[in-house]
Amino acid sequence: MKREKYPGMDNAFTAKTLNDQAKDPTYAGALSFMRRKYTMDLTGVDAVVWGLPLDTATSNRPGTRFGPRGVREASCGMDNDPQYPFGSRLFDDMAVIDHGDCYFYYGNQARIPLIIEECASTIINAESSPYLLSIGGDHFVTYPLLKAHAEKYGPVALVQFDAHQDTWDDEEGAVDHGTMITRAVKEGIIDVDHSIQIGIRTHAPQDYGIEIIYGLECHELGPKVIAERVYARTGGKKVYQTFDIDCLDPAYAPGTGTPVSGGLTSAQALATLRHLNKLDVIGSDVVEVSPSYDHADITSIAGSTVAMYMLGNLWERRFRT
Ligand SMILES: [Mn+2]
Repeated sequence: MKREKYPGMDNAFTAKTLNDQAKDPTYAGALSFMRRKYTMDLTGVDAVVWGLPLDTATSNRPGTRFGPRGVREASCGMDNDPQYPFGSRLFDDMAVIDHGDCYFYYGNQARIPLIIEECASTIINAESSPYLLSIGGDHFVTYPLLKAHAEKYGPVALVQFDAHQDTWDDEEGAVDHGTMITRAVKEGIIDVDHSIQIGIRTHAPQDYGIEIIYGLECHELGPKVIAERVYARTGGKKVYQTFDIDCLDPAYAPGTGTPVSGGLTSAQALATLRHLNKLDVIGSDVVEVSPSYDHADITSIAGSTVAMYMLGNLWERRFRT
């Protein structure tokens, strides 16, 4: 009997081009973000997905070192079909790879920021000049990522979805997920006058002039008005977008280190992101997914969907034909 020819599996390793669609069943196969090819070759790459498995900067519950793995696993439900709400297979036109995770020694805190910054710089300054989408890790990772982007683009307008301002008092050499925006402001890598935080439900000692849309306001304003405020604030500047999953209410993102009640629903956050498809976003991250505190993958699914929307918005801005 002639053997039937089955389509190949494990697109993460077997993809022949960076535009191949995975045929892998959602429940099996090698996990890369949305089954993109696992490679460190940046030739012809439009966007890079990269994991940052850090959780030693967290102030409450650790566990975000498993975030990249959780987000990758949840993302595997999203590849074979056209991606909603973009109505298209994003990867037909846009070459996206999974670059794996950043390697650093967890025991040497002092070296971690520089390692992340240098690796991020290497990626974004490659000849193909890829867009970098980083998956945390706790929110400290945004500081070295901002540094790498500011070095290339100049001070960036920060659009931060978060329950926390992350502008608590900083101490030299600290690796802390609640003080890194203070440091970024003091080092001038954020353009404060064009920066905005969305969904905030805590009070830090300073805001450094960053505009804030508090959590309760978000519910009153709705996604469209929030987006209008973001466009008005960023004023066409180059934007770095950071999405702390705790911007969502714990009902929609229980798997995170510092949950705060009263947050956005996943639908509100996704609708807001959808409206932001005209921002000149030059890099982004999704952070603070902590699978050990998750239930039924709620948080990992939300995180991977936010990451997909970031890629979808990039596709609409640069590749939609
Ligand atoms: Mn937060």
